[in-house]
Amino acid sequence: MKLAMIGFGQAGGKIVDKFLEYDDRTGSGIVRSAVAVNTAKADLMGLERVPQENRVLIGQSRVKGHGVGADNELGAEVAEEDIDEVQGAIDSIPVHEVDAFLIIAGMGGGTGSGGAPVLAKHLKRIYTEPVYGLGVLPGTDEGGIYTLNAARSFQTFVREVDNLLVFDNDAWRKAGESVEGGYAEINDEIVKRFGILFGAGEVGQGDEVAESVVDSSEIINTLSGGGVSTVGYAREEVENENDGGGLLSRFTGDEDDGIDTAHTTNRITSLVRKAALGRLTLPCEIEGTERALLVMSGPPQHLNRKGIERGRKWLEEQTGSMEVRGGDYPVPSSNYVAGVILLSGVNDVPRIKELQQVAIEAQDNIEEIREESEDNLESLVEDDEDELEPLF
Ligand SMILES: Nc1nc2c(ncn2[C@@H]2O[C@H](COP(=O)(O)OP(=O)(O)OP(=O)(O)O)[C@@H](O)[C@H]2O)c(=O)[nH]1
Ligand SMILES: [Mg+2]
Repeated sequence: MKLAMIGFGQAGGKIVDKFLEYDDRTGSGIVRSAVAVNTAKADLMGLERVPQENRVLIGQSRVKGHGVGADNELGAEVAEEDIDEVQGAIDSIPVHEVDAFLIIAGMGGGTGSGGAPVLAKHLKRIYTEPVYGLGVLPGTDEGGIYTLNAARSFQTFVREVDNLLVFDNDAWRKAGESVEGGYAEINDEIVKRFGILFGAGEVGQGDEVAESVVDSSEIINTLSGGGVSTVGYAREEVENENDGGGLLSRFTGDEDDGIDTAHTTNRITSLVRKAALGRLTLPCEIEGTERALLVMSGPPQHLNRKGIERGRKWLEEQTGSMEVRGGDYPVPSSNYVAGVILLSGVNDVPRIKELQQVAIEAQDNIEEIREESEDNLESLVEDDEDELEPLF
């Protein structure tokens, strides 16, 4: 499917840049337009592929191009004040050619965390296309302010978008890795998973016709209804005689006789299990998921309807959902069969509960300190206990 991607803040911009690279490399064509918004000039200049005219610096009068320093209330204010400048870049997007907006942001900082929900609210008011969020949660080692930012922004962002796809940095951090090196690998992981998912709905005319190709409307229907989504992925290397094998393909001709159907089916069902039970972008219990979509990608001769049907049924049993869709994403030149599973409307997410709890405590501490220093009894009385304030 075709997306208008808007990266908000540093993480958001870098990930949009990566999606552009992925598109170039794979020819999948999912990024119809790319915009990057930031309060930090240096971050915008550091991007490689987002077109210059689509890089929007906001909050210049307030922070002089130096970022908001993890203050997400300031990030939200600045986004509201300068929303016309962001809209100016979005005006150049041929919106009738996109299936949806995707706003990408790290939720722990200030600019993306504060601004992304503001932009989501704005876009929803103006356009009829769905507005999705891709929110990146901070690592638990990043500290209290990042957790508090993420928890508050999460609450607001999930309310403002049509669906919030989540990637948890904490679940993907590797021990002993430098943060920067770690991000490069993590960003590859993000782009690979979401790239296959969104690329699935982009199989055009002239492409290899599969048995049951996933359409962008199936992605949209799986995401509709809102809530939080997570994505699973697993792949296996296969022999692909389409891939530069001129001699071999001459011998095997057009027939699929060389490929054992039972083996193909079993490979697909085992990849479905691995994808669903392995590490998700946001780890959670898959039981109780409201809707799901299974995408099997790879050379068409290694995909079959029976395998996908079995995988789909297994997912229905595991999630308890009556709304599990499935289909092919044929990639004739690939040397892998890969399964991508979108779980939409997940309910049992320990990390989110933990995030909210830590944030409530942090908020209480911050309030306590503030109140003590102000010595203001009145505000103490008015205080709402144990509730996390949304960003707006
Ligand atoms: N996956 C991933 N996460 C990142 C990356 N860079 C930063 N993050 C995460 O995103 C959070 C927010 O960081 P930034 O995106 O730099 O923050 P910002 O939105 O620019 O906001 P300010 O710098 O405070 O103005 C961090 O706490 C990290 O958890 C990245 O390249 N990849
Ligand atoms: Mg920044």
